[in-house]
Amino acid sequence: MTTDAKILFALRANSDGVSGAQLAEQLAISRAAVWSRIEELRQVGFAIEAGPHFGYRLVGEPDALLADDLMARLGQTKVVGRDIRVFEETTSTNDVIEKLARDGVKEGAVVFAESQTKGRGRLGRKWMSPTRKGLWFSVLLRPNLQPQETTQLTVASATALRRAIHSVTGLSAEIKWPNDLLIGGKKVVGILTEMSAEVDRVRHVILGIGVDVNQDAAEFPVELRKIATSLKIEAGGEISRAELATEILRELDVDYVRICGGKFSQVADEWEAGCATIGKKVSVQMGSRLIRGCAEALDDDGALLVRTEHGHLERVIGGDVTLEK
Ligand code: BT5
Repeated sequence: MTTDAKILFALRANSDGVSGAQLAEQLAISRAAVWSRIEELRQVGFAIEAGPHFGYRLVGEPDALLADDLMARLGQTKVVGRDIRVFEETTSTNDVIEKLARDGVKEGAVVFAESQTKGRGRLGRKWMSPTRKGLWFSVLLRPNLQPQETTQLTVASATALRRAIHSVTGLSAEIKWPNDLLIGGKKVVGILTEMSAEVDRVRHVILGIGVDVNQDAAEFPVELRKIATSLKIEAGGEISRAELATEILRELDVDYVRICGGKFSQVADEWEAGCATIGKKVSVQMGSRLIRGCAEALDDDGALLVRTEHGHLERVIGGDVTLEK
């Protein structure tokens, strides 16, 4: 943890205040250095009161994602979030992480952007990423999985996001296979999993995650208003993006550790319980092929098993799923 992260951690742990002397001792720096770090934190938007009786006290937080702040909130994780970077603007966070991956950065690195100029979905589709309204981020993983098993990671992201959203907002999102979370039938999260692999070995996987957090309905482009929503709209109030971001990383870490430990079946059970797709009539567009049938279950690799009208069981590992009424 950086010094700023440690200061924020100590301020949060001592809501009545902590003295400059205590901070200096804990961090093994001078009181003057503490004062100068506190000034820096004020510059980026933290409201920190100072007084002779209570020392320093945190009374307000900026509506911005700051790497030090996210690290301080997150604390220790096994893999996800060991390295967090925040950019004010990028093309796509998946591109930034891809470059870091090629430079040999360790798995667990996370890149957030306050806005993306070329946020993307699957098949070249666009992802709207307005400034400071959502969480637009990517996670680098280097799992010991076969290429066909990486759907497990998309499935795990969905369960982790669902738990995090529920614990921070109280809202229950439904999972739509493979990469969406919906509330009231409208999309609130999209996941774009990209992979670099050899024939039988995954080099790295990038989980690109977009969460609509604090948009008002009018802030969505007209064409999205019927199909997309935000947590603020659904919960009826602003959500702390920093709190949600750290909860998501914590839960992703839990599920990633489960998958690496060969416990995908636990994740799959949880996924099926929260899934809007299982048991429904679906149509799946896979390239030029259209499959119609009933979504029965997930298999061991995270593929969707669809029982067609002719009674065949089809294994779907990609494609666009539409729930039929
Ligand atoms: C997805 O694609 O849902 C994956 C979206 C992943 C976005 C993240 S943000 C961080 C990282 N960096 C990136 O560049 N991407 C990832 P797909 O299933 O293809 O859905 C795309 C469709 O969702 C679009 O064609 C729109 O209809 C709709 N859409 C676009 N922006 C949206 C938004 N902000 N909220 C809800 N729906 C949106």
